[in-house]
Amino acid sequence: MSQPCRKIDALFSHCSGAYNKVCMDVTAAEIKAFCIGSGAALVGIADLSLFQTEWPAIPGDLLIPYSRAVSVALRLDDAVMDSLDDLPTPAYAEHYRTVNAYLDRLTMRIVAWISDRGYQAKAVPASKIEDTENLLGAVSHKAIARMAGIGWQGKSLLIVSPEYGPRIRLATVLTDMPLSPDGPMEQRCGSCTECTDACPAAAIRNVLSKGRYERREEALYFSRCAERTRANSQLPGIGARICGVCVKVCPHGKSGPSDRK
Ligand code: B12
Ligand code: SF4
Ligand code: SF4
Repeated sequence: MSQPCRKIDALFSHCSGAYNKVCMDVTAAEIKAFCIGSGAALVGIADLSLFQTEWPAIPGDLLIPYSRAVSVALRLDDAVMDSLDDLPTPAYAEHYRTVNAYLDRLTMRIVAWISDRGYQAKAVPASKIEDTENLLGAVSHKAIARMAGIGWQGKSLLIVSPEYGPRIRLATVLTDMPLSPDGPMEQRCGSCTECTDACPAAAIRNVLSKGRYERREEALYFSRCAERTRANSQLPGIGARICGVCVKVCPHGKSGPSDRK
């Protein structure tokens, strides 16, 4: 009978069984290569120290064991996004679910990769709403992605990457692995008003922020977007709080590779 593959035993065979206390030196480049090889379109590392003091997580002690976050992005399908109108389509709802499931598998693999190297890691679900009254996730993937240099936070409050614009979905792995962090990039919205003009709920205020918005209400008439996405979730074949118009219309990422590095 064949033996199961015990990668971890092979890695730490010199440690006489004490491998859970021995941590390997891993560079940010190595973990990024693993993420890209596992299907991520973009990956960056965020320093969590600012979040420890300035940002509520759910539960409140979630971030305490961790110093870094790995932010990963999957790219959305242009054909699905380009076919969106003022209302979401069943194809977009299906794509939303598929990408979320892929993200959760990807972060599970990253957690295993980190644990195999002797560090702690925890995946934050792609799209779970932990506080349904205030509409909050466990941590904000957008805030982490911004600090990890994935993109800037646009006037739509979405993370806009130079490569794919806001046509990305995000997830986060929290870790104590001492990886060199990336940093935020300058916003490139300029005088663009595409998302403000197109929003079917007139929810985007067209306010530019040089650093970060202190509250989401600075960028959005938040309740308008919340109500619009709630109403959309009741439509036949949708079943999720989605809309996607501000994702579709952003000129960044819209016209193929011209903006890509
Ligand atoms: C709840 C939720 C909603 C709610 C509330 C949205 C909101 N703006 O908060 C509703 C249902 C309305 C919604 C709508 C949408 N959502 Co939504 N949603 C979430 C969810 C689950 C939690 C968001 C959250 O907790 N927000 C809390 C607020 C306060 O944080 P924030 O929006 O990031 O904004 C603050 C921080 O970023 C902070 N910040 C920025 N930089 C820094 C740096 C530091 C150091 C600190 C401390 C803070 C900080 O500044 C902002 C203002 O305070 C996330 C998944 C997740 N766990 O993050 C997806 C998520 C934000 N949604 C997403 C998307 C795409 C959408 C929609 C387009 C719907 C759709 N899929 O078709 C719309 C877009 C609405 C909009 N223009 O923002 C994507 C965004 C992807 C991207 N490219 O940015 C996410 C990340 C899901 C994912 N896995 O990719 N969503
Ligand atoms: S998700 Fe729709 S309603 Fe909300 S801000 Fe974007 S375009 Fe407007
Ligand atoms: S549509 Fe224009 S203003 Fe809105 S996020 Fe994209 S670049 Fe910024």
